Amino acid sequence: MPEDTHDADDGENRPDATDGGTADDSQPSSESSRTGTSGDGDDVDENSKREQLDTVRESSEEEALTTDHGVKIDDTDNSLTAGERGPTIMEDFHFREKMTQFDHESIPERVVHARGTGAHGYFQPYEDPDLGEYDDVSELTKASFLQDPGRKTPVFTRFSTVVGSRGSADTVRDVRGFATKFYTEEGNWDLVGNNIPVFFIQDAMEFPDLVHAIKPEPDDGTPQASAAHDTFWDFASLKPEITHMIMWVLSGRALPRAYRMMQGFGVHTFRLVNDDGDATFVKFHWTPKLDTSQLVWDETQKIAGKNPDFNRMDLYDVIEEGYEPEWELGVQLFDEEDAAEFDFDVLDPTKIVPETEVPVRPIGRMVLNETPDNFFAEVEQVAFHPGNVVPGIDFSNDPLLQGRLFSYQDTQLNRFGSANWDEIPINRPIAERHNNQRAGFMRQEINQGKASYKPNSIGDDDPREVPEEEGGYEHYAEKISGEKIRNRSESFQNHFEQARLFWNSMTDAEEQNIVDAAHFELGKVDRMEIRERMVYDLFNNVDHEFAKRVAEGIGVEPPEVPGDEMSTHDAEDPALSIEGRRDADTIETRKIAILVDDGFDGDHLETVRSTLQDEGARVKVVSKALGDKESEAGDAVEADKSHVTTESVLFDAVFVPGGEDHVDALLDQGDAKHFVAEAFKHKKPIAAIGEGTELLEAVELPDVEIAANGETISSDGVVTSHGDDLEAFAERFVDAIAEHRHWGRNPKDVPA
Ligand code: HDE
Repeated sequence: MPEDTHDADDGENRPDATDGGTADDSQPSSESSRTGTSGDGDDVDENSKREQLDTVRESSEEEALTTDHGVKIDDTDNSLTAGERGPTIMEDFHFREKMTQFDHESIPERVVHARGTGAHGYFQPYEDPDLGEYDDVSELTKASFLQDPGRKTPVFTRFSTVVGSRGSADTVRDVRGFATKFYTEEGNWDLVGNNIPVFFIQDAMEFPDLVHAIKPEPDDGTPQASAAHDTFWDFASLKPEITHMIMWVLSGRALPRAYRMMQGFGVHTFRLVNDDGDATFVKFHWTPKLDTSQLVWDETQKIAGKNPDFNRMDLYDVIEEGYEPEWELGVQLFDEEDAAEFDFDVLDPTKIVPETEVPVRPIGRMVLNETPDNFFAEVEQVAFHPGNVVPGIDFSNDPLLQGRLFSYQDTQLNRFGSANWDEIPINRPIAERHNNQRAGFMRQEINQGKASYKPNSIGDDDPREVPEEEGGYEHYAEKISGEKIRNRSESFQNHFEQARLFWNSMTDAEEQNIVDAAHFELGKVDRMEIRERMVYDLFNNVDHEFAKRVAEGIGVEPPEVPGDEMSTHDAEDPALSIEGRRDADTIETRKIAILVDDGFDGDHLETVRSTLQDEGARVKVVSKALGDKESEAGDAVEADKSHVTTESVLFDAVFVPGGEDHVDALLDQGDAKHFVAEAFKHKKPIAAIGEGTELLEAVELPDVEIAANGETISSDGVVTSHGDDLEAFAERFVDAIAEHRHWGRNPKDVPA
């Protein structure tokens, strides 16, 4: 596998995206990348957005430097001064313009979700969707972009953390935003979701309090990007409805391995509406093709220092290397009668509709295949709004969703300082726009005609309203009656049952991760009464044993009896567990390190490397220094990384080939031993063959069986061999990698 030109580990300078840092033949191909055609060569609708963006793309290659007004500039380094050592002259228009532009070149960061990254791609309905009782999506919705399998609708997706500022680390414990703008021919639809299917609060009115509590504390401005402090847990401990979301946030869901390895959820109940005006409730789900996968806590903290851009660079690099991250869009569908039967309220955003009750029906796929050219113009300036819907998609009365419909428009006014944020290229729909709003800061369009009001006779009453039958948006005619009240519905009160469902659905290792996370998060809370409330008032109502296990680690007296509201519910839903829902048997895009020094066995290296690459993995040779390393047979292999520039936390697995001199050298290198030990601690697959196994023995991996003569064995994700069948050994390693992490290892019993 040839070198990839940029690498997700080290933040090194990367070449321009156009100068060769793109796909090569040995990678899964990205035929559609930048060509605007699909993999099968058809012309596709995704072109429309790309073509629109092309009209504003600028390259400065081999162009004269000019002012913003097009005047060519002969010197951009020296100010105009009065004499060689004299003062700067105001007349220097180039200086004034350059400096003013610079002074104003940032916009307010998002008040939440400030840290993020994004990519372009397309959405395509499935050719042959398995829609059960619905043969055709048109029964459900009139949204035309969901109907025609031949149509690819362009999308731009932005992933984000929530709490941290724009420059904070990627791998913090946090919810991840998963927001997609569908540029449909009937207008933009923004599915502005998260990677966790529930939310902290039930009413938008509480959002400013939640965010004030979780953001850095107002007096000292710390901590950055973290929930582990008193104000957040104070708020949480006084809000029992937060319990379900807290369970998710303490789990591996809040530590995604990659954006392209996490689920996405619309969270709220929405409505699909068909041509007859009939509505069906819907929950939206994104499911990644590569499985949902998580990092482990210790690893996330180290990555935050080694490469704070870990998730951002991962997305950029894999797409540049030719991989096309893909998600399936699925829907859970239910009607008013089904909703009335559930023992929770479908309008309550702290509740899921369990997949055991309503399965997820796949309806299409999203492929991300193009990186942005300009981070500011595309990722920073993209502006989402859950209120952007198209005919066939409508809202429910979820009070959190209803409040969001106000907040997003409002926040864009703050970020852009103008109501014309929707005219910026990345936000602009491909659907035609005509209305009488023609002014405001930074207006781009030049509308023609005298009449900018309605009704008018001067302009022939254009632009015209469009009746529903011709595509005009008509809100679902829901019957509503009620008194004007400030109240929380009784049906929103069941706060612990689904938190318990989540807990019940975890594997033993996932439970332990949640307990460990609670020890960290609450261990950082100074005030005892907050820790006690979390244990007694929240966790003890979820599960008594869980509450006791948390209490033991944070100096709280373990509760003696289960909480009053303790549910007897012991239902499980395997879809809630990352391990429980794993089914993609692939190692595609996983990063594997091969530790090498002079004298390595070339056959070992080449066979394992090519097997991994054939399976789609990204392999790097790591040594004590950059430069060529020589095999036993005298062949050279170039080290991609040195121990100075990389670490085991930036890889998914590690392989140590045989070769006497090479292993003797590794045995003398603390960095090499640390690499293996840390990979083991973080539950990663490890493989060694021949003399390579001596490095594993030197590290004393606990409870691991190492192969004897002639054997090839796999022990808790550690594959070792003293046999002759190199291919079989490599395949065993592939199997171990496909399992992601090996959770059977005792978390406390680690060599590093
Ligand atoms: Fe957001 N949220 N949110 N949110 N949200 C924003 O809009 C808000 C909520 C989500 O990549 C802001 O443009 C309120 C739920 C994502 O640009 C702001 C409430 C869900 C993003 C805002 C919520 C989300 C945002 C900040 C409670 C999952 C990033 C900047 C009623 C379904 C989008 C911006 C991007 C961003 C308000 C709750 C997802 C202030 C008031 C629930 C993915 O408008």
